[in-house]
Amino acid sequence: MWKLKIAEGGNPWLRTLNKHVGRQVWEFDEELGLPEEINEIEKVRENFRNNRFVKKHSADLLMRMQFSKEQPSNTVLPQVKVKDVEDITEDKVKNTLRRAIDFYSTIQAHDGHWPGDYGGPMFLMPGLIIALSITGVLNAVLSKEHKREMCRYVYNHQNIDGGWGLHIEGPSTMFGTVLNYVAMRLLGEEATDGEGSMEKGRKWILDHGSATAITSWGKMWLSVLGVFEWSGNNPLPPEIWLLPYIVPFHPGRMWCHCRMVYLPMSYLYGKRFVCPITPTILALRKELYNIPYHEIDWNKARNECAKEDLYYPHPMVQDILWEVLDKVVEPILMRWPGKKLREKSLQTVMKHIHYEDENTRYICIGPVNKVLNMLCCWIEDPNSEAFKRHIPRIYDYLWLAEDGMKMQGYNGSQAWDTSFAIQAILSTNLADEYGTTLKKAHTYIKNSQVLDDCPGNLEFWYRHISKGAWPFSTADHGWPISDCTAEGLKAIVQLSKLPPDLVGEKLDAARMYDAVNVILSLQNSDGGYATYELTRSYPWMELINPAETFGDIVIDYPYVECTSASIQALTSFKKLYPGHRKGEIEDCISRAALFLESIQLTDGSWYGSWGVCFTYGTWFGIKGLVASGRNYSNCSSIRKACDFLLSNQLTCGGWGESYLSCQDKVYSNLSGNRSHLVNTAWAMLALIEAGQAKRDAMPLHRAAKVIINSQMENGDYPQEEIMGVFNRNCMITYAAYRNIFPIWALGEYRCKVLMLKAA
Ligand code: LAN
Repeated sequence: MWKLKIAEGGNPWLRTLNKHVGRQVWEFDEELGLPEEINEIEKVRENFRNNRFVKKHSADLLMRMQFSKEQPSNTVLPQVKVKDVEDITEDKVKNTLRRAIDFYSTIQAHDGHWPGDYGGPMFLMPGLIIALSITGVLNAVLSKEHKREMCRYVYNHQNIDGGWGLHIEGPSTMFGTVLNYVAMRLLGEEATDGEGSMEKGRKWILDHGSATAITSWGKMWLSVLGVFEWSGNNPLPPEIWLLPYIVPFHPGRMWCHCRMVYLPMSYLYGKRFVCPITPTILALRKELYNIPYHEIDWNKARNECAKEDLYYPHPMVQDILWEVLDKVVEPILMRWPGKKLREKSLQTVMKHIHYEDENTRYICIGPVNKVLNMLCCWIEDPNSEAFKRHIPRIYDYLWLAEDGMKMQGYNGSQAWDTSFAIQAILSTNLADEYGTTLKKAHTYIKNSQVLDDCPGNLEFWYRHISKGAWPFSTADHGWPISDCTAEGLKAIVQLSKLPPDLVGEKLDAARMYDAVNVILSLQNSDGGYATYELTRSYPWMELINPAETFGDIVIDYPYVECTSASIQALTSFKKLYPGHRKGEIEDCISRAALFLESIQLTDGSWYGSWGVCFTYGTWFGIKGLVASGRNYSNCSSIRKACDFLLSNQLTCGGWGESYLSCQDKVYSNLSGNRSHLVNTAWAMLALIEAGQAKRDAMPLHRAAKVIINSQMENGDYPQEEIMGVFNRNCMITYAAYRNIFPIWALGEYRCKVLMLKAA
């Protein structure tokens, strides 16, 4: 049976700053598991498979089953249902909250964080499989159980039309279909698998223009594997790293994710690396195209892209740029003396790859550069220590659920979820009953703060300070993020006001000051906040975004979420330490609040970029403004935002926003106007924050009814549609949201709506 292990190392090549706190690894142990446990797992797998076209999102049941068994809840209070809004009483709400937190406490890990599924994108695992095949370690790294679970996952997420999407809920794309098809073949599936799935996948590819129409990232993967020619790729010259920083398109000015992904890609391109050709590769060359491989017009393929994949079409200037680079610049750099420069830039690129690897303890900033960096280290030297250190960190990205094994979008969402969970539990005013849970969570947050800046001259490595920041996942990952720092600090400040014997010792003031320092340092001149770094270049840089499937990736833009969270953190810190950097903090808050107002849309909403979408953004918008001192009566922005939310409440009392909102930038309901717990909770939280209870509490009662009645027998909440997003177009799972946000919304409802009614 599979078992999730927490905070364990166990490999001599691993390094850690804090005893692997937060590390999540699934391991298979055939000794484990009673027959009835194994049976139960088979049942949930089968259930997923049977409903896979209706419910595309798995419910993270394997982890939940394991943990509920390891630490069963001692109280199971009776389930609560309300028929009508008049039925909602203080007792019933309290009871629902206790049931919810009791359950949620059973799935907390011993190191204090809440493990969970962070899957969703469908283009990540194929990259890993390709890199492992090329480097010859596929069988050493992945056991047959791993491979079985990976194949299960890929089969489970094949669409009815035979293709695979960009993410689990999306329609089929060439990028998703070709990569997953290739991954399955490398995992050992035959082109004719007997069930017809592979044939259907292949038919989808050939019917939609064949693999020449895959997106640029797909072209790159296929090229290293030897099933696509490098001449069919647009240039990614590594020489860009040698340009002076003053150039607006210098990689050091790009969004760190973009910079870190194109870094190893430019190495592979600059080298035109192709792995040794095997019989499977020769077979794939036949399977993926409509015409013989040697007859393909690669120059034409460079700019092809299937319409199903096209979210951000190349602007004309980009195509001209690629043409010049391809026809004029590349030929020079590939021959002496231009080749000298190429060699030098490849060395520079490798230096930056090693710096990133070392300073994330080989986790890397994300799943894409993790795998690419690993491949580059192997190409540089297959026996290198760097390559060996990469291997055990692969498991940090793999997650198992009833739909199979997937590669996650990060090495987890540990710190982020834990900061939210703390705030959710504290909102209920039941802290004295949940001291153990809070104390553990507090420990996790304290243990995962980043304590140092990266080594060396930060400017040289294009890095911002990190000391005092919180990461999204673990301290070993270590990249600092503005809103993760802000949410971490908010949780820390709130806990510091509670008795230490209940929630543990408070964090040293000096370490809170460090966090404040990070937040202050990340404010842009326009008052807004981007994600990891300051905004270092101009929005027109998006013109050179070559990734057809992703929008807004080239620079780190300011976002409503990051700006609002920073305001909230500074406001709550200021109440605790009013004297510390008073002027700077006040100035920062007021500039950030003005920025929030400036990006509000005319209908009163805010467009959220990292959650779906207007409910998420508007929650942050309102919360930020309220924290800055504005309220419903003195601020028309808040009034408008409330009107916006109320106008989208469904007749059932909830809200349900589709991921299509993110792509289309227009509010879209879920199909069938179904409501979604997480959207409902966000909208409720926003309205409560804006003082809706005093004006007309009825919309809040109706929303509360939805949340109360959706609670399941065991205190858990059902997993509904996918709620996370990145780069406008790709969705990502936040498995903990279905627990955190109902608790938070009902908690606020209990203390700020019902109490008011009682008084
Ligand atoms: C994340 C995860 C965390 C997320 C929040 C902190 C929630 C957000 O408020 C700010 C943006 C951030 C840090 C974020 C950015 C984009 C990420 C890193 C991801 C969604 C996780 C995966 C995604 C990354 C870009 C995926 C790899 C794909 C590429 C296009 C490079």
